[in-house]
Amino acid sequence: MVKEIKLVQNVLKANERVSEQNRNIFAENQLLAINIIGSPGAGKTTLLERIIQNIVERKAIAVIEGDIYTTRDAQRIEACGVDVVQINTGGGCHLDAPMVQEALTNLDLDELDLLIIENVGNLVCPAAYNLGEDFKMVVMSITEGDDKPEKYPRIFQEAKVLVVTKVDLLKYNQFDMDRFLAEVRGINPGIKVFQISNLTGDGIKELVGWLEEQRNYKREEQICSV
Ligand SMILES: Nc1nc2c(ncn2[C@@H]2O[C@H](COP(=O)(O)OP(=O)(O)OP(=O)(O)O)[C@@H](O)[C@H]2O)c(=O)[nH]1
Ligand SMILES: [Mg+2]
Repeated sequence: MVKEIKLVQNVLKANERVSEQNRNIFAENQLLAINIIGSPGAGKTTLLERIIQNIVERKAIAVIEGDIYTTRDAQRIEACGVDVVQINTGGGCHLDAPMVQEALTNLDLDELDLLIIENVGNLVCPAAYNLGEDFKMVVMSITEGDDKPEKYPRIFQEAKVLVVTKVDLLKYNQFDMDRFLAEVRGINPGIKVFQISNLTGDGIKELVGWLEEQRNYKREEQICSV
């Protein structure tokens, strides 16, 4: 039993080391890196499509797609006209830092200033593995239920921003937004929240505006630290 615990700690420590290397690579290249985490079907890829369609400087964006199997999400992103690398974990339930480091060798980092990583669909395990990202974005759809934050607190604790998707379906669901947001803020009072619909486009412009701001902060931060 004790051995098992040690092993898990070693794996996480090794991941932490590589995630620091990734962080340095992102800093050297003035690249804002975002790690998107959410359950299967929460709307992560659809959200990415909407972000890419609405962002001003589309050329400097790349996406890393994490999935257990298939290149379906990567094909969707490629159709939006940005560079994309697919990682298939072959059964693994999360991305880790070495996988991301390997994927980076397929991208022209000099040309980029925004890297968005869609993690494997899973609200639990990806939260434990830093990839070197600037911040985590948790994506949760209202159809998953308003009781989820306290059941899966870690990702709500770790994330800088929460995107609540499928708000167009609120009228068909018993989802209490006030209860949900109160629970989220009980776990992470500072978390930034966007309520959006990928279907109608509601809330997308506000989210994209905020992302552009984060991108600019990162550029300025790097310029000031030179
Ligand atoms: N009504 C509605 N449907 C949505 C919205 N966002 C996504 N969907 C639908 O939800 C389904 C799953 O969306 P995806 O974007 O593939 O979900 P995902 O989180 O990327 O899924 P995985 O990559 O498998 O984890 C698709 O049928 C989308 O069209 C939304 O805001 N409103
Ligand atoms: Mg997806």
